[in-house]
Amino acid sequence: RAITMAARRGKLIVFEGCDRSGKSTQCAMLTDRLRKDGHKVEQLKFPDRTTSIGIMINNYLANKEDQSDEVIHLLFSANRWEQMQKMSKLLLGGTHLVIDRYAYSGIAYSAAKGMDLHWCRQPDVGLIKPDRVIYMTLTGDKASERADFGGERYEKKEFQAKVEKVFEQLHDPTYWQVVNGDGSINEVHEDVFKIVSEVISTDCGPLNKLWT
Ligand code: T5A
Ligand code: NA
Repeated sequence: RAITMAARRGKLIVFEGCDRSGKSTQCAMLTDRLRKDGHKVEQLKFPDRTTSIGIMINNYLANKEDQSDEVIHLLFSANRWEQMQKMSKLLLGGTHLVIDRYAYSGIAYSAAKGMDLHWCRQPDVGLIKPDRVIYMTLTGDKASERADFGGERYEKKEFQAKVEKVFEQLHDPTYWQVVNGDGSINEVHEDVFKIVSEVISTDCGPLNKLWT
């Protein structure tokens, strides 16, 4: 039994959704809870603003630097690819990964500008496929009422509505689950935890590749 447990890989859990929907808050709470329950778990976020590509992305988001739509799209994707080796090692070693945004954000924010959806998908084809995407929604004006909304490049109400439309197109019911982020932080956490507990106790087979 000890051997089968050790051989079982970690699960890749991704949080997606529009700005301010509560993704970072929920990623942190979930990671803490899993760790307290004795699981090996690491938290990652995209964009990872600490790498040299991430610094370029940060300057773009803070409106300090301009990039063409194509270039920033490819930088966001490259910022994910640069973590793939580390991620696959951790997962195969039995560590669960909780990730704040992934390729779906990459596509949604670029396509919301009017870029071709098919083109936008291509650079992320072959990334490690999540075992579950938790898609966080907020109703009405809740997002813009939350702290710090409006500080960065994409934080405009009309634009966020377009982003949401693309997320709806990307929604794949075979591995996505919607969580309503309107409730209190603890209520939302309980919904998230229920979903993740089920994923963690399931054998998801070998790692898969996204959109292949
Ligand atoms: N982007 C990203 C792309 O264009 N392409 C890509 O490939 C990727 C990966 C930065 C931007 O980059 C774009 C998308 C973004 O526009 P980011 O660094 O993830 O992405 O953005 P952040 O600003 O860090 O995070 P978000 O704006 O997305 O916010 P979160 O993480 O959804 O929300 P969170 O948890 O920080 O909460 C926001 C506020 O609400 C409160 C929190 O305390 C906080 O103050 N809050 C709640 N209040 C009431 N009730 C609840 N249930 C609450 N939950 C949280
Ligand atoms: Na965040």
